[in-house]
Amino acid sequence: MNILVTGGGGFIGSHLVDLLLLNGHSVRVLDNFSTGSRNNLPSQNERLEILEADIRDPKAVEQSVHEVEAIVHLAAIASVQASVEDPVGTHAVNLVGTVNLLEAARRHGIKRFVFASSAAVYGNAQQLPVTEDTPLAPLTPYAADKLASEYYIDFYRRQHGLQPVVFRFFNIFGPRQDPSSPYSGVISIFMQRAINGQPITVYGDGEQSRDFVFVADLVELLKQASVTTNGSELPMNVGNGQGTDLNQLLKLIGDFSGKELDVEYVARRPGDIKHSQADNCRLRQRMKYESRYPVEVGLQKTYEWYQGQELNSLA
Ligand code: UD2
Repeated sequence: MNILVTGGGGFIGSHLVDLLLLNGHSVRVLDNFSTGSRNNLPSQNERLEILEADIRDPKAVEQSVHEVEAIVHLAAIASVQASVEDPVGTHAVNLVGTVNLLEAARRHGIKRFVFASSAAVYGNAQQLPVTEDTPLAPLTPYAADKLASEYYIDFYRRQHGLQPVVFRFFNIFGPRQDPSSPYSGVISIFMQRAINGQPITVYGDGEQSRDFVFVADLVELLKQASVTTNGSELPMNVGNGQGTDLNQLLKLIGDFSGKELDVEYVARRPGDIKHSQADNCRLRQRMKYESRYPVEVGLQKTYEWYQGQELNSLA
């Protein structure tokens, strides 16, 4: 199949591209490489086409869907904090970009559309685990744009016969996640700091927990959705239904490194949620989903990858 992956140069997108190529598909990547990187992608593969362009540019988007059979839309400014600081700029990418793509898909008769939404649409959910019927409470521009994107996608489904699959991602982690901002994924930050022997900051008591999903499990699901399903009316949580707290993470990372970690506990971040855990029943009913990487296994693989990066940078 011919598949377009927007944001294909990013952390999640590039793993999906690898998997699709491995499975014999042809892939076009649309990415402006603002946060993603060409280094995440294979340098030579005749089934891979890279279009360096912006999701905000309707002409480029139109070009990107040419002769495509399915779209996986991952391009976004994935930082909640960026959306708080620059709502106009992030909105142009996170919502207007989605609508550009939906319009192009409609004009070209492309039905299959897989979208990366976020657990952020639930805000600070009161009841755990979080089912998809939990009241929606987007608390940030990022969350509002993800939710609005879901509504637009549903409009195209009802009006134009789009066959979408919408996933609400919980906390994804793995190799290639960029640890460079204080708001990057906590696992990427902790690992990089542990490997460099730098101090680690925990905001709060470290008992806050998240439902961590290893990126290889996620991209299996994205592949399945892009090549086999006929779409689904309802969004699906992507989580394992298990909470892991930061102190548990630190214990495991300490074990991998064989060193005492330098950990400092400071005040919790305002607005930070205490626990997040997905109810993934709908996902398991509708998709073939089984986590092949329990958190400890995914963490070990991720740790080895960051360690390799460090060794490469020293070489
Ligand atoms: C995740 C998503 C975010 C949004 C949100 C919705 C990631 C990277 N972010 O934010 O995009 O969807 O869920 O609820 O997946 N922490 C530390 N020290 C650090 C960094 C983080 O203690 O150096 C804490 C942080 O305060 C939080 C926890 O670690 O309690 C997880 O932080 P995160 O940024 O990885 O993810 P989260 O759940 O806040």
